[in-house]
Amino acid sequence: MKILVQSSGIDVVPGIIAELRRHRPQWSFVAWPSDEPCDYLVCWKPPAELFARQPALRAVINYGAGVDALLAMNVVPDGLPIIRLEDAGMAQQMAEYALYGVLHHHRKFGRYAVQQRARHWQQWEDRASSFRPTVGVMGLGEMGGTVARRIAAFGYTTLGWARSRHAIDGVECFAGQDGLAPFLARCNVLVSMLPLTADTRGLIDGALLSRLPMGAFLINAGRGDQLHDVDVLAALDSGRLAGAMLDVFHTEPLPAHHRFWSHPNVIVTPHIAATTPIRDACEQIVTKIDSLARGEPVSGIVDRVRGY
Ligand code: NDP
Ligand code: OXD
Repeated sequence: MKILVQSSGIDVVPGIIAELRRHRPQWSFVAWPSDEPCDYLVCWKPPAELFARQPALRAVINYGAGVDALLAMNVVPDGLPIIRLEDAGMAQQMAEYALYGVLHHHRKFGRYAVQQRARHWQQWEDRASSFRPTVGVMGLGEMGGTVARRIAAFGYTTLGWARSRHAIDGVECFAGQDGLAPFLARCNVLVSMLPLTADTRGLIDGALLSRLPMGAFLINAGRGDQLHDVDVLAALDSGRLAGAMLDVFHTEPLPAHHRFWSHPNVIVTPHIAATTPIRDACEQIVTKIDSLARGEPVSGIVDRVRGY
């Protein structure tokens, strides 16, 4: 069995090979670029030429949860299964990220950070009101499902929205286009954990934001192309949005001139909401390849038409 490993961006290839080899010392490993015929590909944003140079591949394993970049290239031969990572240690990180954003907004930590820089002491807590924001999570898969459960367990009224109907203890779930407006109308914090697909591209625009309660807070860790940046900035400037915490952007790294960097009510993080932990990921990859090699079903097969 020969496994080809490729990664764009941060060079994780030696680490992945070492970890896979620790699990399966009997397998051979090849780092891209190579024309040695391989059986399985583990990749993150591979170059188009890879598939022409590797005609013997039996499956592609996406070294991450989102497959939008891979599908957008449109170079993976038809019939070659694409399998993505499922959770693999990322969902817990996502829950931490989202919870941090919810607490930041709810407990006004942004305001207190500004006050500290001015050595200004002022309490903003409203002792007469017990208002707690209702949190709505878009996408209830590996990431969003865990995020919604953890936020609900933390005591926030939690709503969830997905394409299909879900049943999650402690989370009021909405589905499809019909469920979107009643869901949004109650979200004081809106969290996007959606994959980028033809249906979700540009979804978070002025029309969607206008359905949120005044002064809502937006958290986006799905993909940057889900946001209409100009509309988000307009909503921030008008107070429709009290603030936003954004991890993913149309262009990454986020260009230096982008207003998100300097907006006083925006927190920018550099696509770190959930990074792929090599150990968890490789353990899952080994299990998936074992099943594929035995001709058994594997989970995480990407539906190319649906886009996730
Ligand atoms: P899943 O495929 O497990 O879940 C996707 C969820 O989105 C499902 O609940 C699905 O609905 C829902 N969904 C998809 N399309 C629509 C739509 N048109 N309308 C409503 N709901 C929709 O994906 P993951 O949870 O594993 O990952 C989600 C995304 O998170 C990734 O694609 C990636 O973009 C992003 N991500 C970002 C990271 C970061 O560090 N910022 C790290 C990891 C992932 P249904 O259940 O009905 O199918
Ligand atoms: C992913 C990501 O999709 O890190 O795994 O964004």
